[in-house]
Amino acid sequence: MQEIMERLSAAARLLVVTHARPDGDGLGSMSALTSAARAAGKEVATLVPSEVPARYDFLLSPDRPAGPERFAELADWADTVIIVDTCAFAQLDDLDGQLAAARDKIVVIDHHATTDDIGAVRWVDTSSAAAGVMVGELLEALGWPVDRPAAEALLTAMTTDTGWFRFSNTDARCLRAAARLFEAGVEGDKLYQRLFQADRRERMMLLGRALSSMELRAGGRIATMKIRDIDFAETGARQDETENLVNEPMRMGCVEVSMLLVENGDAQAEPCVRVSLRSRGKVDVAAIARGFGGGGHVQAAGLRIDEDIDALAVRLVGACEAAMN
Ligand SMILES: [Mn+2]
Repeated sequence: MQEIMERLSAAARLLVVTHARPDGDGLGSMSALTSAARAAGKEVATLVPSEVPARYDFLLSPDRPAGPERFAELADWADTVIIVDTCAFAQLDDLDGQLAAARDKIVVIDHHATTDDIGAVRWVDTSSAAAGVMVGELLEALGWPVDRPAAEALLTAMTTDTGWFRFSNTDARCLRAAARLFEAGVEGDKLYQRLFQADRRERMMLLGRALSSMELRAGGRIATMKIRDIDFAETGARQDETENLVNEPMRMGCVEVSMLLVENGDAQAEPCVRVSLRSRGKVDVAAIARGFGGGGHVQAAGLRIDEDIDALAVRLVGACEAAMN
């Protein structure tokens, strides 16, 4: 962290980047870093290597992040590139080939176990509940101003990765960081409504499809749900509206592992199935995801693979059953 502080203090032009298929932690951390750095007199550009889900639009004002096609240009313009909430080439999609050239000016702030050789300086703290906790600590140590929108962005980051302070990664350190945001005037109930009680009806229809597809295996300990291209077509829901659906089967006391497989027949994307995995803790789903080219945490992991959705489900259930025995 000390090295990152020195780099950021000396920087004049920053490029802040988070991972593809960004979540509240990545975008909230990016947003808070951006506004605090601007308030501290820095010029800042932002970049996300894929589409940003509409629910996070409130984190992006005044300017939307650039797409991956502008990475080389912006990395050239910046004297420091900050990558938050990932340290894995697999999470940075199209940037993969361009990161090596910028390596010396890249600093990484992350809390995932998968750490590739991406930046010259890497602050990776797997004990941190969210990248947003680390960013909050960093901004406080730097003395950079955290205004109310930045505080909201950081609370979004922390609550995304802790399931609103319910998951096992919720700890005193995270709650202390959150307490400072409440001191800065953030309104938790308003943020909760904006994040979790603002779904479109199309997403509710998709949730119905997902639940209808649910199959229980291993005596009810493994729940599998599938969302196919036709489910998107018939409900009008978008790909980004699958977020959090994987958590629904965990409502059942018997379920130890929940998995959601989502077909992505998007003509612009490579054909693939996205998989989200959740575990109550006994099964390390990050280890299972790694076996299929993905990664993540013990209780929450994911992967993408070009394979038939039904065949993949069978293989994944097999891997989970093996991990349970
Ligand atoms: Mn995170």
